[in-house]
Amino acid sequence: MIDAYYWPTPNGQKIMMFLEESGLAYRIIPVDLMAGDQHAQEFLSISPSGKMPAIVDDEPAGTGCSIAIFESGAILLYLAEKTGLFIPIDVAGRSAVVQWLFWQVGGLGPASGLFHNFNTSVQDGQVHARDYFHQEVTRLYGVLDHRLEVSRFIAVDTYTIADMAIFPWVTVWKKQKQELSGFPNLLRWEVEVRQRPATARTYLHASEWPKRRAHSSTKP
Ligand SMILES: N[C@@H](CCC(=O)N[C@@H](CS)C(=O)NCC(=O)O)C(=O)O
Repeated sequence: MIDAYYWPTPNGQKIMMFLEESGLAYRIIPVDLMAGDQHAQEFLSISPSGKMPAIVDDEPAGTGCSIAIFESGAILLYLAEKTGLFIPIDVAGRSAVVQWLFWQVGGLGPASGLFHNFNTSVQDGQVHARDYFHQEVTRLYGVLDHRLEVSRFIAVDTYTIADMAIFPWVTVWKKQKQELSGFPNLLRWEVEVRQRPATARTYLHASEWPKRRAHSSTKP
């Protein structure tokens, strides 16, 4: 069983997308970011940086002890390696997935998060920061659009954890003050990933979140 420490934000959705795709048994442990659950000692022993998502796997391969993992990219890689799903076995394909995964956690995620932050609470002197991160997100969407001109999915021609890492930051394009019609290949990909049943379940679950958060849920 996987315990998924979760709140419905883009970084949280990445992990839900994998769990829904894979059919792994999981249980959601809500981390209420508004209530400050991320600062609780118990959570910090799982995720020392005080950020969600995190997971605990009580059935890891090769050891009897449970294992805790933080950082969304590390979690996706762990789950892919555990199941053998959504990561190619050939060296080139695997390396492509890892490259785009690092690109997301080191580039698209922080730039998008910072743009959102400065755009929703811009104060005197921060206009430059807001405009800088908007321009950077536009540039990164352009990188994705260019890549998707030659590849059906981001890293390789099949759906991988790189797509799961990137999708939650693209599907919020309106909040990012972007226009997907200006990125036709990215738009084509966003529609295809959004229509996957596991993606639809993830976002339906998130849309119903206020009703569900009172208690953790177990699946299947
Ligand atoms: N690099 C981390 C970022 C995680 C992150 O920023 N999580 C946010 C929610 S999307 C969070 O927990 N924020 C709580 C806080 O900053 O207090 C990852 O990819 O997992």
